[in-house]
Amino acid sequence: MSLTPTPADKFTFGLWTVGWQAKDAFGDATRPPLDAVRAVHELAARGAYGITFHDDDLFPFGSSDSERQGHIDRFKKALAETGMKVPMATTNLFTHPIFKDGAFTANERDIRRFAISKVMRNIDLAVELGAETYVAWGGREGAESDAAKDGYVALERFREAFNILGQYVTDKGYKIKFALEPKPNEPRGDIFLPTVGHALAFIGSLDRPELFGVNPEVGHEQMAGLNFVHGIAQALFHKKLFHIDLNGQHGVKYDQDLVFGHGDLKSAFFLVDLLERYNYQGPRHFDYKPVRTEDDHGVWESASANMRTYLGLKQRAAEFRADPRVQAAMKKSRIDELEKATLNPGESWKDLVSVNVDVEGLGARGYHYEALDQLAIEHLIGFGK
Ligand SMILES: [Mn+2]
Repeated sequence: MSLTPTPADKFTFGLWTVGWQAKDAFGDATRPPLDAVRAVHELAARGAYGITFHDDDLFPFGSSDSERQGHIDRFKKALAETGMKVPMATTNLFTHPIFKDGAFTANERDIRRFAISKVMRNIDLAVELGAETYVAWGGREGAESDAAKDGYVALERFREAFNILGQYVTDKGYKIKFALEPKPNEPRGDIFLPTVGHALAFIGSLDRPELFGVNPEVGHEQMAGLNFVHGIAQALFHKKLFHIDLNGQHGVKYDQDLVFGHGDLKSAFFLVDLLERYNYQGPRHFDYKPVRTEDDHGVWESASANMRTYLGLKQRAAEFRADPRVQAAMKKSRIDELEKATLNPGESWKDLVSVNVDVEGLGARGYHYEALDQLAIEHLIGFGK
């Protein structure tokens, strides 16, 4: 296996990632705007499968119909020239000042109506471009003060918006599904549906839960101090991993959006291991930001770095699983025992009323996880053989 990506690896990038001009809360842009057509060609040349966008990445907010169409036509031409796909699209509901109090949960009703209209229009374009997934990140759906927003009522409005959108795609006959993207905070002090678990619970309240899944982002869960691999396992368990945002993050701090693996590398290793073992079929989507210090050359280096890291981890994870020493260590750690149902066929709780086990012996036994974990580390750092 090589570290050279091909479209078969299904690597995708947001237009806003390589296109980020590196304007942050404290400083101006350090890079010029990136033309969407060039982004398509540069990513295709590096082996990417596709590209994704917010409506406002492709045509400026407030564009006239003809300006909008002009941008779409150029983009479509670049897609046709390169064979790049658009598996996902999303809506910018956070940049313009109208969305400063949120979109679907803004206190101001007119803003909620405008936001849903903006999403429906971009869903039409997403479907036209072949997207199967529509991501919904509630960028400013939240508050800085609990006095400012009734969290219970806000969830009712959130649900109402997604029920309207579920009805919309159903009435239109679109095959597209929604993936809700959790994030705990930033840019709002606190954001609704802050984690994968919150989003999964919320989906159960919708009129058409089958149309809704999640789009977890590495950094977002880690900003909440959570184990991303566990979050993904739960999304897979519920058959709700519709999409994934890969990037890097160093623990609980601002949203770093580093290159995939350039944060918690060990977690990235076990994430790739999980995605590959459970045969995740969706795009491997990178939602990262080339760091502000990079020039144009560095932007494309960072784009390739995401894909190379994923492929390298995929190779290392496969070697880890295939290593006879690892298999023996897993046996010793009783990893296979967890796959056995707790009850035998035909048993019920009645068979557990009185259970005799070797309490002292089981309490005293070690699980040998340290040896197993060290084998994972040695594979990860290239000493697995
Ligand atoms: Mn992020």
